[in-house]
Amino acid sequence: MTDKKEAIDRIISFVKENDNFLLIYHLDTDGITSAVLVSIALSRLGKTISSYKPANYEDFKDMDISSYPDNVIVCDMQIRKEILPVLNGKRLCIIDHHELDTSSTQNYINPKMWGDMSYRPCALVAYLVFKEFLSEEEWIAAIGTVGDSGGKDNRDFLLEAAGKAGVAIGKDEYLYDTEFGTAAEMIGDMTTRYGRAGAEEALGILLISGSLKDILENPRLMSAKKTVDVEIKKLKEAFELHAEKPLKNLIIFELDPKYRRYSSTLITSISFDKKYYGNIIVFMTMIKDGLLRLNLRANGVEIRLPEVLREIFQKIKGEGGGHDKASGGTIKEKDKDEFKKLLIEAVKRRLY
Ligand SMILES: [Mn+2]
Repeated sequence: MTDKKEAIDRIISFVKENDNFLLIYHLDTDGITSAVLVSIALSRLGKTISSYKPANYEDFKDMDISSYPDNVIVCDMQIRKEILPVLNGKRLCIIDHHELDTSSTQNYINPKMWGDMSYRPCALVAYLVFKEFLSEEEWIAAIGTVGDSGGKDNRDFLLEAAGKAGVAIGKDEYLYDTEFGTAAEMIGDMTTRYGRAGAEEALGILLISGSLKDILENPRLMSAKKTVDVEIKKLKEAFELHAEKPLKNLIIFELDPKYRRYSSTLITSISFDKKYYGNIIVFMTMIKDGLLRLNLRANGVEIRLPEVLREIFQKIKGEGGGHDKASGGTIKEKDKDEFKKLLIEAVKRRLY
């Protein structure tokens, strides 16, 4: 097991010893807020991030970063073995909170390294790493933490941040019903509405915002949220009508590829809906080149999704992983029916 202070010191040294960075970050709220915290800390250290790249896992398939800076920081992405070749030849630093990476890059930090098995979103990890350079930015870490469903496991941190930002606490144990939750939704909606460009714009807005209030009142973010709310309502109706229920607590839904950017927002919203709590929910969405994206949630179900995926991927080709209750991945479209069959078997074996 690695000592926490040792791991933090190693990241700080990496940043201090190098300059001119490429920052690759997951394009969701947690990834965006993590990237913002890293940016602010680096600028206080007099360092330059010359390129930013919002990404999701599918992007690594044909990513070419050979013309980018040699120093690469990756936020909120689990760098699986299949991805490593893309980053070959670069000096890497990975700040993450997904399943522990066993191929162990030198400059790697993940709370699981020191045995912290609570749910710590990446924004909170980034804040912890660069705490001595971040004084007024607790609210940014709070937005990422709530946005990534970390409200329950990090209540103490969030209550303190809420106190400082003047945020009222409601009834929801995940703190979604706070201004942190609203801001998290608004930032995530930029990606849902505008894709990678939306993630970049949200990052830019956060960088020039001085407070939580600036976020809540930002017209661009407000209009993205308005549009996404309307679409999500329609898509929930489609889910209600067309989702299959092959087992008592397994729901499978094929999302119209036109709405592929909505897959993550939609499944998260459905999985926290009281009506569907206690179900395993699986979305399948056609993306490109005959690939099918998988989104999986298992709130209120005793099952480890990454383990289920690993088992299935021994039989059909695919990749993915994530967290016990929220995972994702990709398979070939031609394996769709086989995937469903194997999924039903794997769930049956575990729950019945
Ligand atoms: Mn993320």
